[in-house]
Amino acid sequence: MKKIIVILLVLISNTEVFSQDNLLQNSFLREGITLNGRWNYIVDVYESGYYNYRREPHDESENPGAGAFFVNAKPKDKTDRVEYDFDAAPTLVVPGDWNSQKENLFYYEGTLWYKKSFDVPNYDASKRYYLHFGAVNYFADVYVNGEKLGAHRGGFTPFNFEMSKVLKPKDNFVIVRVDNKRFPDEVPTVSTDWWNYGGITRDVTIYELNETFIEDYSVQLDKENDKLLKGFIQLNGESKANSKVLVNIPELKINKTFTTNEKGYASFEIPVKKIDKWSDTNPKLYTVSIATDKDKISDKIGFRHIKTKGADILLNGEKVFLKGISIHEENVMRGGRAHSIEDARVLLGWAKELGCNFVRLAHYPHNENMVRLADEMGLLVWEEIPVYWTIDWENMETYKKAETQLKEVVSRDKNRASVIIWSMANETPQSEERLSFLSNLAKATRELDNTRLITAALEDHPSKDNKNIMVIEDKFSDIVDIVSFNQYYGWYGGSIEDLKNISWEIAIDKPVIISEFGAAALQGFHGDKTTMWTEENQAYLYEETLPALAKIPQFSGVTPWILTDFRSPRRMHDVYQNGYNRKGLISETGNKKKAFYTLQKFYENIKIKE
Ligand code: GCB
Repeated sequence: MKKIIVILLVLISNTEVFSQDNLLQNSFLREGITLNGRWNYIVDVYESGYYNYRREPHDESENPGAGAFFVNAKPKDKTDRVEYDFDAAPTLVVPGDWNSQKENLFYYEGTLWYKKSFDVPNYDASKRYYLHFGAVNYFADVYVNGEKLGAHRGGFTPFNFEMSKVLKPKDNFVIVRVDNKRFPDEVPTVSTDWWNYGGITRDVTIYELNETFIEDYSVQLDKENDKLLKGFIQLNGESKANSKVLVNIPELKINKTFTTNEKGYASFEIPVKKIDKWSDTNPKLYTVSIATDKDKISDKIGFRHIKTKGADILLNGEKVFLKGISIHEENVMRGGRAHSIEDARVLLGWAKELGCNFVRLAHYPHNENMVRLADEMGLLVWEEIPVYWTIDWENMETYKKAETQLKEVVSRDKNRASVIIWSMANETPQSEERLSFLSNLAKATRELDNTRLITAALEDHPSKDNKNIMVIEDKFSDIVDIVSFNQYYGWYGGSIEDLKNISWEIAIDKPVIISEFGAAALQGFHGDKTTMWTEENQAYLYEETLPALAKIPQFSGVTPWILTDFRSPRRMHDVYQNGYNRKGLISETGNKKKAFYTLQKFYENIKIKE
């Protein structure tokens, strides 16, 4: 009987797991109490802080403190055995991955427990308290004062839990079980060309909210009508229904009140006379305030149109060419995952210096600083989810995991004018199952957000009749708004010299973005242009590739691979790679390679043909 009960409990807890509380969408704008800083940690290779020796979760009711790390046990007296002690354990800095902080965790993939003690200054029992994580890679179980708040999976999107019921004014502790093991049915799957950085990689913040608060909102220019703002507001709390909400945009002289329905939701349309539209050359942001009698938030939002017409991308009705660069979320000079506004300034500052008006944030949602800074700097953004290479296409659960990550990022960034493209996948092998997986993702995205464009990084291959003609034969290109593809002619096969004879024939009247091309070079290694790994060779590939791509009639943008060298366990050559993918235009020491200037020059000379 006991066994059955235990099994049932496990089943119940598995279904309950992985649902976060409604996401506080405007956390970025609110003043919170940061839990960033040093957290104690315990590496738990065998997960014995969670499972007993029968591989069942520790039963706390029978044996309190004996095993489950999340209770943060202390020996009651000298006869009491507790085989762990968070307060005696070493510390890691949060936010930050563990791999780049501790030499012995460099290759670690597994379970690690984090713990931090905290007080709540000016604690007020009538308020609601949320614990918010910018991202944790990959699985996170969150406990406060020994109680489980919930769990989240997916390494690059935010989540939060309400903790009002378990919180005290003083002497609280939060424990997070993080697990970054790779599994074939997760998203991403087991094999990628980037480092599987584990840990609490983005900010951790406590938000103190009134009983009823503004949970979510959207304010966007209508897709068709540039004299109409459209949006919604969602309240959370006891008095969310029939509540008055004020939308105020002083510069547009907008001051309108709406009333929420039974569910605390209000949609609205506000006619406007004239809007100074956001663009890459005019990154105009308006202060938008949303207020109820109990809550107020204030955002900076840009209003713009993005559309395609035939093979053109139109930004506010005008043709735009996307001068881009691909970027991984890594501060390669410091080592590890990037997370801060300072990191974003470095990465996007380099993109600007290259002459870019566009960035591809590869291959997963980057932190919110990136898109907010892009809004300010006038950089257009491609965002994507880690549906990469060999996903478990036939598995419905895997689909749901991908869709959840997609919804979380679309939801987070729906008010960012900079974000113009949602990408569903990267270099995925064709099959019927994959087509339906990706088509369902595209459908889900369009239902959530019909104001932006959809793409995926597809692959080209030589045509059957002529090996110099490259084609894209992928049914998913019928679904997307923009046909994007990665191509590595001159690096993964083919010689750079032959690029002159190569052409791409894409029989589809849609804009085309070349989402990757590139060659690896070790910064400071010089030689003649045909010698692999030299800066000259990389620059040569850029010199030959760019004009070849420019001949594609629908050529609307390009995001070469990649801004900086980045860590990848697949790159093991001890002279040229040392654990880095060397296709960066900038090295991990921050030095620019020759090809940086080749691309910069190409972008300087781009003229838009009407
Ligand atoms: C690709 C992948 C990218 C890799 C790159 C490479 O096509 O999309 O993630 O890092 O090639 O360097 O091989």
